[in-house]
Formats: sequence, structure tokens, C-alpha cells
Amino acid sequence: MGFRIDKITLRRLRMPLVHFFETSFGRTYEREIILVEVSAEGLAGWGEVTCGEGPFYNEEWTGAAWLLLKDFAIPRVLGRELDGAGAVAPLLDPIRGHLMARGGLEAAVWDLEARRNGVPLWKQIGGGARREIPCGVSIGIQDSVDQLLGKIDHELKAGYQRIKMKIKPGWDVDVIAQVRRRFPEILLMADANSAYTLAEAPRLEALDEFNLMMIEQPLGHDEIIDHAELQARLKTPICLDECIRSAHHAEQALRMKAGRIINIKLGRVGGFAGARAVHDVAQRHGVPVWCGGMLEAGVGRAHNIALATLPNFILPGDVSASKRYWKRDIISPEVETTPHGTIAIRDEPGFGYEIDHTFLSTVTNAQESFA
Ligand code: OSB
Ligand code: MG
Repeated sequence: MGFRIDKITLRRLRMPLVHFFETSFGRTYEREIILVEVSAEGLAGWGEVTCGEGPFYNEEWTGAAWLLLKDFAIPRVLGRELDGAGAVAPLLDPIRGHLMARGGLEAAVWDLEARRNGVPLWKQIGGGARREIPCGVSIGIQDSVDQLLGKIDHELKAGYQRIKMKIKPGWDVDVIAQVRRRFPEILLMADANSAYTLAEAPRLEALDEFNLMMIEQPLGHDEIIDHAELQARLKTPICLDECIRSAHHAEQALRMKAGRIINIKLGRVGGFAGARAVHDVAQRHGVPVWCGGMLEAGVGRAHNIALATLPNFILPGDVSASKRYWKRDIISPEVETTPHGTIAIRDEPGFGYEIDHTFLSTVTNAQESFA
């Protein structure tokens, strides 16, 4: 039986990070996050827009996402008879790009549908292949190598199963060499966020000796062909992040052998329908995937946990405990990890955690409802 969304509320939050997070494209001290609340029949579903504060990871950013939702995405969904959450992605498909803005709305409707059916979100999306998802951490570029080593040590002691370190030209070969010297056995990988060009392939080839699990998105955000050429020269598997925005991109990239692993981010592919489609393409190619992160607050984090229960999410992802990002998260309980570096899934209907409305209102800067 279908349903009709009768109200959609956007909230714009400001939440300072516990520690700044630095990637090759810049430093983030404070997140600006849009939450999407969709209502039908007295039930609410929640989604989180995962874009950054500026258009540097990809072209999206919080200010633009708000307008995109308000002027184009919400009018296509509000008040429509929907067969189910699967109907949302096709309604948003005529919009070019803006996948993270679209994905926040799409994911909210999946959460709503799960609650309507009284099932956990992981079940609603067809997941449930595991009761605990394996977790790694993503550690940003630090002010010194000592600081980085200290952070890695701390996260390993907390039980995390693999370490991802951010790299950029000038913070790469020497730093990884020191990390490997100190931690010879750990599962280690590096993420360049598109900081290199094919001309710098020799520098990336120099990383082959460090037994990295993978190098994530070394080249341009839309350079599938260059990645194929680079992969042919590297022993280390390439993992694609920014390049994969649809199942079609995944299909093209894997056919070209542009990488051997895919990082799936819910927002980057426009929500659960897109994420499942990329997951399925990778699975057909025998390519493992893992769940990436965008420094999410609790709602996006909970959605990532549900996503990571699909069968081909074999490798430890970037989804970790709330306290690594926030002094206080907007959900209750907060996301916690087990001593062996996993997050246990929950069986409550929907995304499995409660919104902490009291705290949410203290971090909400703007709010607008559409009905
Ligand atoms: O490339 O995976 C990335 C954070 C912001 C933008 C891009 C990326 C990241 C991360 C952090 O690596 C993952 C997380 O801890 O949420
Ligand atoms: Mg990445």
C-alpha cells in the first residue's frame, strides 16, 4: 500500500567537530548539516544531507543543497502518491547532479517506509547480511607525524580494524614510511581525495612497497580513464570514491579496470537506491565495497550502518563512533563500537536510534517546513 508525504521539514545545523579534519582539499572545524524530516500518516522519517560546507569534495555544498531541495527536489515528492521509497529516486532523476541533496530526501523516505512497516531500516533496504559491521577510521592530515602516530595508536587501542590516513603531495611517501615502520602489521590504506595527476604516477608507485590495502581516489574526481592507466602501473589496488556517482559509472570503471575496490557513500550516489545499484554492479564484478563517511551526525551515521549490512560490504568502512566527531550527537543512544572494532545493528523500526530533540533544537540554525 502506498503513502503520501504530507509535510517535509528542513533543518540546518551547525556542529563543531571535536578535532578538525584535514583532507587534501582543506580543513573542516565545524560541520553545517541539513536534516530532512518527511512526514506521512503521523509518522516521521529522517535523512541527512552529506555534502560539505564548501564545493571542494565534490560540487555540492550546504547552501546550494538547501535551495536545490526547496526549489526542485521537495516539490517533486511532496503530496505525491508513492508506491514506496523506491519511487523517490526516479522522481528526482531528472535533476542533474546534486546527488547528496537528493540523497538526504531519498534516505528519509526509506526511513519512513521502514517505520511504517515496523521494521529496521537495514531490513527495509534488503540488508541484514551481518549483525555487526566492521569498522575502520579515517584520520586526517595532522600538524606533525608524531601526532599522526599518536592518533593511530589511540584508534588501534580502541579496537578499530583498519586505519585510513589522508595523503597529499608532501604528506605521503615519507609519512607512510614512518607509519609502516611503527605499525608493520596493521591494515593500512591512504586516501588522496584527487590530489594527484597521472604525471605524478612515480610518486604513487613508490607507495607499492608499503603493503597498503588500497589507495583511495588518487586522481581527479572525474578521471576514470586516468585511474585505469594508473591501476595498470600499480600493485596496490585503487579504490574509487569521488569518481563513482552512479551504477553506470561503477560499471564503466570496473569494465575499464580503473580500480579493484569501491567506497560507497550513500549521499554521493543519491541515496539507498543508487547505493544498492552500485553495490550490485560491484558484486557482479567480484569487487568488494565498503561504506565511506562524510563526517556525519547521528542520522547519516545510522543510515550508513544500515547500508553496510548489504552482503558485498565486506571490508571495514569509515563509519565509527559518534564520540570521534561530536561532544554530543543528535541521536540517543550515540553510535558506539565494540572492543573488537564493530558496530552492532539495532532492531528498532527505522534507523534504530532516537532523535534527541532537545539537543537538536540547540544546534538548529534555520528551519523551514513545506506542506
Ligand atoms: O574522502 O572519504 C573521504 C571526509 C570528508 C570528505 C571526504 C572524505 C572524508 C573521510 C572521513 O574520509 C570519513 C568519516 O570519518 O566520516
Ligand atoms: Mg575518500
